[in-house]
Amino acid sequence: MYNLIAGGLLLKLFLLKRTFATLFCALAVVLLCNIVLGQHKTISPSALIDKKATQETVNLYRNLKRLLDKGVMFGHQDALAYGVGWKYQPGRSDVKDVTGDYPAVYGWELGRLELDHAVNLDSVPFDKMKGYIKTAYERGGVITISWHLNNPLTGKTSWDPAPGTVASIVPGGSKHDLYKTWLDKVAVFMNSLKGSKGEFIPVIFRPFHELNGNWFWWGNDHCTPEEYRQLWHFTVSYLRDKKNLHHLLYAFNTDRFTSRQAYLTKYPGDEWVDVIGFDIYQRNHGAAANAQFVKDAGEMLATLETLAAEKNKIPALTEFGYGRVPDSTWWTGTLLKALENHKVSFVLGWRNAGVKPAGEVEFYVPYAGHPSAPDFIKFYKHERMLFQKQVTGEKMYQ
Ligand code: BMA
Repeated sequence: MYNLIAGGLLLKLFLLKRTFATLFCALAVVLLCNIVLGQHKTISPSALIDKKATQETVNLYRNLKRLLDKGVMFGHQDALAYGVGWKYQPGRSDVKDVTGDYPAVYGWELGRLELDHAVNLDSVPFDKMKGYIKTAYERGGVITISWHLNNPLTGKTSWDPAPGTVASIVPGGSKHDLYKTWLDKVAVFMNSLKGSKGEFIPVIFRPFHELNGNWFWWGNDHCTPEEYRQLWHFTVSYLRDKKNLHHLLYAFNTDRFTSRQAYLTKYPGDEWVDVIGFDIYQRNHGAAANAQFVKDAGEMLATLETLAAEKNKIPALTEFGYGRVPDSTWWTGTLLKALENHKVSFVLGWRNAGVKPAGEVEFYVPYAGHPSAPDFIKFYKHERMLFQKQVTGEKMYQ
């Protein structure tokens, strides 16, 4: 009898344990599924390199990722400041003159801020720039900022590739303290960018771009991979951890490159970069040159896309252009073909400087009346291309 009762109890216990084990397993499966599936919906702040990023910055990052499935945002450098034949006319933009809509991404440039100048190296007053950035943010646009900073060793421009410049500004270098004062000024500028509720305006910051070319002092032959990485790491740490800027996403971008290995030669590391990109310009003319551009850009975009997926980064064509667009169907006939089959967050057309002080004419996006304007309208209407009106609806900061 005792044995029978004990046996029955044991059996009950066994069954109970089994039920718990089954319940536990089911719970684990549900939790796991939530985590895996949830990753598509929510990006945890830890995906950004700044663990203290502001809510708007985290939201921007998440939405940039989400939009990769929808299309490519079109951007334009200095879009609101000037165009071909005009300067500082409120509300104007060459892209808008042609399409009736603004670009979705707005590029700005800080060169000469480090020297306390009131205007940047392209004569854009920093005060006006702040206003344009706020306007673009309020209508839901995305802001990216480059920095053609002077050479801190020689006092000349970015295009003075004096040997040892990078080495001179990393910790321990003779110009390190000077470089810190320059970063302090960048921090003041970034901190001045606020929306109407007092929130910081998120910025995709892309310093030390085109690093594999030889024209800038931080370029290919002018520093070692180690020095470039040191510069990058110091810059990010200083702005993020010392100056407490938490509204920046950091973009690493090369010029044209030939392979995955080449792209990564000076890559600062996954912990130091949010956006990966490259700059590309078409310089030759004719059908063969167009085909070459489609091939080159397509190959580089494919590599970038793979890297971005592996590294959980945002891929972007951080600058592009075909100077003066001397082909009336370049937009749909060439650029669109290069972009068509790739996931790329945005493409930034370089500035429409118009007639420059030395008489040279520079522009990369059509203005009203330009021969490629009708084709640009077709490009604008393509379902994969996203401009301001569409992106406003995407609520990038929410
Ligand atoms: C270059 C040209 C220059 C300009 C520089 C920095 O590509 O557009 O005129 O000063 O970018 O914006």
